[in-house]
Amino acid sequence: MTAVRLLSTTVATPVEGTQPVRQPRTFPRLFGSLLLVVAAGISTVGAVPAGAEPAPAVRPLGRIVPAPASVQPGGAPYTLTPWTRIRVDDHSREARQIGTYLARILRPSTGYALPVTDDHLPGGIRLRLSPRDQGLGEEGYRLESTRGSLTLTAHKPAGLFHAVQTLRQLLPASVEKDSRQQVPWKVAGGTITDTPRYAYRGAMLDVSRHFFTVDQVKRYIDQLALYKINKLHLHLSDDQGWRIAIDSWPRLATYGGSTQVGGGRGGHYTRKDYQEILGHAASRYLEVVPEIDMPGHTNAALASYAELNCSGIAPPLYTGTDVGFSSLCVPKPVTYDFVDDVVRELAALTPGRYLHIGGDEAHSTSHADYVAFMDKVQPIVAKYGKTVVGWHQLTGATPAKGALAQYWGLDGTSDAEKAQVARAARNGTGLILSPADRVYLDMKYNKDTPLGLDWAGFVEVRRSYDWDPATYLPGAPGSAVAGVEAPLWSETISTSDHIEFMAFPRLPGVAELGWSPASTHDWEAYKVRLAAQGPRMAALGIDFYRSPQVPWPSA
Ligand code: TNX
Repeated sequence: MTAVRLLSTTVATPVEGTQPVRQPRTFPRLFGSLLLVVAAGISTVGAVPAGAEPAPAVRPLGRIVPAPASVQPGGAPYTLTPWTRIRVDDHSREARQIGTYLARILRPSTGYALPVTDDHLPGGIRLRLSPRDQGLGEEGYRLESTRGSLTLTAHKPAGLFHAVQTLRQLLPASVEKDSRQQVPWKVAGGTITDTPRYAYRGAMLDVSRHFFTVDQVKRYIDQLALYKINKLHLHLSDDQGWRIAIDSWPRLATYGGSTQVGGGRGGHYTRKDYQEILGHAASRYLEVVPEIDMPGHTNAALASYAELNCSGIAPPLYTGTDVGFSSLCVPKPVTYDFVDDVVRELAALTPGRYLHIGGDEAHSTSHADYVAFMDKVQPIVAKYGKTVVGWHQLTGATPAKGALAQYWGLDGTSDAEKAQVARAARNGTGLILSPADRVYLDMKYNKDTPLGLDWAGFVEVRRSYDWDPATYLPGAPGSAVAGVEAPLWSETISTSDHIEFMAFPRLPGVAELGWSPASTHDWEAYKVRLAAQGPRMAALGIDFYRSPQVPWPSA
């Protein structure tokens, strides 16, 4: 599609009638507003090729990822100045914390003082929690940008936090830099009203195959928050490493966590480390979903305690990448003492609702044993007040009431397996969708990608974005879908650079599938919004994959 066709179509479509473009005094502003309508995905028209767009003085309102539910551009932009104050509700500690978080993002690049205050004066950047705005729900927000003030309103603190992420993306990308930049700090005029499509918008990090430090996890959390991801699923145990200290079974971490794929030193989180991760996640409004994978993927535990093995003999630690060779001993009573202790300690440490019990690739466990194991283990999770999450093989047993099944199949998954998951969904099991050939962040982008695996095929950026969670699994009702999650398995991933190269830019697309209304779904519009993330990711030091499918700006 050519730019000419795009722009003329845009001008002729319902844009003028439906979008309150107030006081378009100059052509550039009108032009910018129209572009934004395309970018926000409100128009079904295609994208502006990268080279065709004159650099707007102000970024179009709504050119963000995930696409907002509603964008009404108009009016004069808001401008940050050396005198700007961040005004928060005087009665809310969380609003103040979010204001301080915003100030810390804005101060280095603007060089402005940006004091956070609860004075009642007009103007400035205002963070308001509004009991009356129940329609904004747990995570929604409204952002109103006018010449005189920029107001963020939410019903709950999480909504205010998401509003701050939107504000970041409305400012020039260089706002993310850590040194002073001389650019005008303007936010286009208008109103964004935004609520998420799904309550579960996750990312998983496998800290077992390779261990990642607390600081590495925190860095990823910060990146996830920018795209309004609200769940961090930590894959804390597998054949190659047990990564969380359990006081009642100390060798799990000290011995079972002492190596990793390739034979490196591994590591584990002490209770304090884990609490630091939880605290950081909470400050970014992410809920941590801890996973202890069982009954398979348990070599690290079996190596640490001989009594967990049916043979009574502990196998050696494992540093390869095979799967499916280990199993807890289903008939032994001690297995359930072990599970009870682990779940009890982990549940007590974790404030979130969920506890993930794995359940995938239990190839060394008979079907009868698998079902028996899940029948015993799910009530333990409930006993300690948590909701079960399991990989979708759990639907081959009897999922507990309220459990969520995480679907990781692919186009080639057998119809019988898909039907089993769909049947469970019709019977009340919620679904987290993580189709491997769409959102497994460890899949290579193409044959030349130096990292990652390819068992689910190559997954380019468009492929990871261009599907609909509500209609994805045949026979599963859209209402069963709790949300989406992008797992990052770490057989080949061992540094933050690796994480970032594989996650970006696919992760923002998954985040958009989870957040944005289906009506905004449009690859041609999305790729333009994603392209605008390029300079932002670069400013944040994220070495992302420059997919040829995305019209990245040349500068
Ligand atoms: C499948 S997905 C696995 C993991 C591997 C991953 C590699 C799932 C529940 N199990 O054990 O790490 O593939 O892509």
